[in-house]
Amino acid sequence: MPDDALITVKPELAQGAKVDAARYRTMMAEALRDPEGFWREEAKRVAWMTPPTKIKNTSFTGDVSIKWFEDGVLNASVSCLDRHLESRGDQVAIIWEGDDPETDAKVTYRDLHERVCRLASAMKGLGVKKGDRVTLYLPMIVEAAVAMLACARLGAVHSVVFGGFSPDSLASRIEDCESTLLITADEGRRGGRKVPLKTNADEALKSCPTVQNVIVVRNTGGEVPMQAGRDHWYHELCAQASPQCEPEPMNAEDPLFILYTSGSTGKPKGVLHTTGGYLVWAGFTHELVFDYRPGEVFWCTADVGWVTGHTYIVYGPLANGATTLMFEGVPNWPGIDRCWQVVDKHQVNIFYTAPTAIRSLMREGEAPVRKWSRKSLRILGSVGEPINPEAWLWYYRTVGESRLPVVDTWWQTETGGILISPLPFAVDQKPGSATLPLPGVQPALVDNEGNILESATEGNLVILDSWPGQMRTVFRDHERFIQTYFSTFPGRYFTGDGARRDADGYYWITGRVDDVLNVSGHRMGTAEIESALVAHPKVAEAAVVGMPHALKGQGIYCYVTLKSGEEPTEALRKELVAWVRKEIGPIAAPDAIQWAPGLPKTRSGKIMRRILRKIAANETDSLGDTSTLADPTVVQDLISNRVG
Ligand code: 6R9
Repeated sequence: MPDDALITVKPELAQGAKVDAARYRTMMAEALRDPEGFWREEAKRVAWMTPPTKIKNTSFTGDVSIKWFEDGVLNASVSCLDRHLESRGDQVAIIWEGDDPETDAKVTYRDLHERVCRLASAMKGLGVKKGDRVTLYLPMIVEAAVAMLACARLGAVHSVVFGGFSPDSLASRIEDCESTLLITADEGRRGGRKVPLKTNADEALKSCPTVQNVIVVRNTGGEVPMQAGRDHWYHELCAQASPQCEPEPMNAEDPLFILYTSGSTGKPKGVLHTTGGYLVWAGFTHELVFDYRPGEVFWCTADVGWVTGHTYIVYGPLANGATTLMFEGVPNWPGIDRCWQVVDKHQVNIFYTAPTAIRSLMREGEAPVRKWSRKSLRILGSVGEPINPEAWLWYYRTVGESRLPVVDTWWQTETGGILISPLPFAVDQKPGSATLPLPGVQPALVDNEGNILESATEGNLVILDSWPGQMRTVFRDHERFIQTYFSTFPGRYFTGDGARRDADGYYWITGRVDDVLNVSGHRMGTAEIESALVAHPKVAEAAVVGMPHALKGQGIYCYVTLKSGEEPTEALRKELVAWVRKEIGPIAAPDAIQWAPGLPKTRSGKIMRRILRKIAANETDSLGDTSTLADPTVVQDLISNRVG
């Protein structure tokens, strides 16, 4: 199939679709012509205590100020819970599928509402109030969603930290936002293994004096020490707490959550999302992109520790009164067919996963997929990194039987929800392309000088105007927000991604153009890995770049210069891999470490990463200009000692 082959919308499946091609065109035009009117209408999809009269007040220049629905008042938990009680109180809100295939649970909207109110009451009893930050370090269990919504109910700002992060990574995220409460569990489970969450949390809390209380979910029942006065069992607190808790009235622009994400420099940034715009965007995109219909089961395989889990496991589906499936385990355990087994077991209608998972399943062939019926499936989605056409086609043909639409959804932690994706029954698909923007989204490609490029071309991906789900600031560092996103191309939101646009106006995301890696859909800054490496007593200097990796998309390639007198042994190489795992977390474990007696630097001392990337990718015949290097001979040494 050629690169730009069209997979056209199948009319028989499009029956009853929320948005067809004509409607998509109208919505695009309306959102552009009259954004105020368009979003005033769309804002009605959430429950307001006071509906907004001011709709859009945004500026990408000067101090950069982004406000949507600014005089509206609401509480996100009401949109996700209370308002569904009358119409669908007994409908399942969350299907929980355990790591162990023998375990699952169903939680109705009524149950979920009560559980959220109880925890919120308990948190209130511990002194948590509007504006306080609460860090969640939890496995994929129902309590994670309960805790997020309980924070929302009180107006406390949650910061979810992925359970795979190390104690150090957890500590730095707690320190940055000065949380007063941590909610964690004794242990997590993943792929048959235990994750020592409470032990990690105890380690992290040694450097977090702001945390006064820790709520611990008894999950595996594993033995964990409890510190008197500080640590409380979740089940004990909730059993005593009131099942009623009035929702805190929140201004649309009051913070809902902080989520830390990696950038090209420094430590992770606290991406701040506010209440009204985020929730409207979560509901809008979940309904449109997945053509969500009442009663359907929606399964997003992400972890709630990432933005995908926030928007498409919790807020989007629950705002839409959907049944959302939350999976504790991993796609290939206990068998490579686990996903399809779960699809049949719970009659999943919409399945949303990452290219890295698709590639690893693809490697095992068709048989494990064919073993299961998958008849309930209606739509397939992809997110997190560019999906190569081979993986797209395998997903389409093998999982979707060449029948189901595949939506490749491009977005970021910063964007709150999907920005570029086909609407499944409105936009023809091309394998490997995120296709076209959603209504209200204005992407553009610019050259390195910031000139807008027209028609079919390739360039830096920017967004020209604000959309409701956009991040508002970096927590307590608005200057960094402006610097990171609005200074490279003044007046425009810079995504950090590069993209190609074809003659049909379709976008093909080519990947990051900055020093951010995307490893198995997890975003990581090279600077973070470098600082972990140089923290090792034997390391003098380190430079980290991405390299092509068949399964992970990108692998982590590290050039390490040892302190003089240190021996570059195999044992030390292993030690450094383990060191980075411990410092940041297993997702940051290097794939290759090359000993580098010297790094290619300019005369002003800047490491020329372009050259290091080429060597890591084994593209050494196209190194480009090396004449500005202080010592061009280091390049030859690096080439001859390439790893892999
Ligand atoms: C949602 C999420 C964001 C970065 C983004 C881009 C890459 C995400 C993609 C994609 C190509 C897609 N990315 N979806 N690239 N096609 N469909 O993943 O957020 O963790 O912040 O990562 O991921 O490079 O800039 P986040």
